[in-house]
Amino acid sequence: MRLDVITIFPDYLEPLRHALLGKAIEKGILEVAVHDLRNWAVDVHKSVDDTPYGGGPGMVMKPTVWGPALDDVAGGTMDVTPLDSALPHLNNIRHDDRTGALPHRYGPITESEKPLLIVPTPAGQPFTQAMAQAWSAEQHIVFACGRYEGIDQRVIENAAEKYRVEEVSIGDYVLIGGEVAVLVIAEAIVRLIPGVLGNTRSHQEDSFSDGLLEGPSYTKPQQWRGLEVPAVLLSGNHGKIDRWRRDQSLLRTLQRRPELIEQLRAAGKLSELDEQTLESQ
Ligand code: 6GU
Repeated sequence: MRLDVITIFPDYLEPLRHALLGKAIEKGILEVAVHDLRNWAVDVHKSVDDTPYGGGPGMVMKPTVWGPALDDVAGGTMDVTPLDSALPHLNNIRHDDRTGALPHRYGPITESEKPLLIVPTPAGQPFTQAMAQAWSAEQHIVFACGRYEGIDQRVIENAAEKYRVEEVSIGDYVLIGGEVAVLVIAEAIVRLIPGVLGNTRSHQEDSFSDGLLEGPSYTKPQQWRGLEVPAVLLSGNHGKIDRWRRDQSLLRTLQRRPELIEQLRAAGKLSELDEQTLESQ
């Protein structure tokens, strides 16, 4: 997968190269490039925003800067710089070199290979695990980070004619800009790419994958500060352990996210045993 990020704060995206995502880069599973939006500013002050039509507070990001930036990064009219690696000695080695495939430009080739353009905004659709799952199969994702009061809407309208555009929010609160949201969304997507996480079971059992929150986990020692690990987990009875874990998930979800229980019930995904556990509360 290739990820491109356009932002006025490129340093803010540095964590993309660290930890889990850095490992994916080293393995050749992921390529990341971060682009400074000001590279596409044309005036001497490198301005990227202007006052809103209709009045009001704040500034709106200029279509005359965003348009060319997206043409280059998402439309593939820009020469793609050597791919960044988390490991200095791997710099300039692309995974397609290592596998012997012919080097090729990343970007749209056919209609079905149009990049996915993700625009983080508090006014977007809520980002979900299901979106992360679907987008983990994408070849090329471009993130457009807006700041201030957002990007001139015509940029989104115009991009929608050329790419698949998704305006998404990471929650019901307001951030200063989309950068942190990109870190969140990118991490949620990349960890689901096969080969990125060591253990694929660990995402089949994630919170939300079955519509429930994950229950509590325990490790050694068996006793710690006077607190015991629940006895059932030491029983060796895997049928009982699975039922206990399901019950813990159900009860935690009922308490913290009751609307998720309602959704499962409406979808017919709660068994008689599940309902008994929920009624016990
Ligand atoms: Cl995606 N962007 C910004 N600026 N604020 C947010 C958000 C995104 N999601 C929640 N708040």
